[in-house]
Amino acid sequence: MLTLYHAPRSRSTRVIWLLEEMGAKYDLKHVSIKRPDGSGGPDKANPHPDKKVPALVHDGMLVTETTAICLYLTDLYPDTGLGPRNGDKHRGAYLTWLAYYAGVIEPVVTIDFAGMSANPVFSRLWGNRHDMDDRILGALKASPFILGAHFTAIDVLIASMAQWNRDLLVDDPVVDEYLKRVGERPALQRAAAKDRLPR
Ligand SMILES: N[C@@H](CCC(=O)N[C@@H](CS)C(=O)NCC(=O)O)C(=O)O
Repeated sequence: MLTLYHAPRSRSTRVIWLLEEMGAKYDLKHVSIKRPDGSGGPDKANPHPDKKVPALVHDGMLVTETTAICLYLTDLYPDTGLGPRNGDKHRGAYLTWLAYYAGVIEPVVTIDFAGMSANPVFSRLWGNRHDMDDRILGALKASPFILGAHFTAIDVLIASMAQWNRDLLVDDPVVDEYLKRVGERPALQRAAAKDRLPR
């Protein structure tokens, strides 16, 4: 049994999208979280050690951190093709993009958003927005999806950034076409419907 601990319009929304792409059976448990505007607050029902979302529990085992959850789920459901398995020629690129997402993309866009990108320590450690934009654009100029011909969990991560705030991805028609292509996926529509709080 899979249970996703979720709060609307947050990083757990894209895990719903991935689960919907997989056609997986899961329980969705809404929890409250501390929001940037000061509303909300930690929820006792949330098993995440920092009371954040997403948190996934599978047969009693807890997985947190979005990229770890993506890898866990795509390994659990290898036949969905949403994450290349070991032995697949795209496995190396898949692991690289997952780690790059958590270790470079999120820090770089956050630092940029906070207006601290001129700090040489940050750019030395994580790189800069220009290089990150080039990496994403280069991948999308080469193929319809980040890893190649097929949609994967990496596309869920990258596209959901722009669904949150279009400025988080490079401004280029190639990216606009990619977002349109990905935005038409039925699983995304189903996820959007489930994102809301139950009435
Ligand atoms: N690195 C974590 C970040 C999780 C995170 O910050 N989630 C936000 C929602 S988007 C949250 O739960 N915030 C509540 C809080 O900071 O207490 C991941 O990718 O899973």
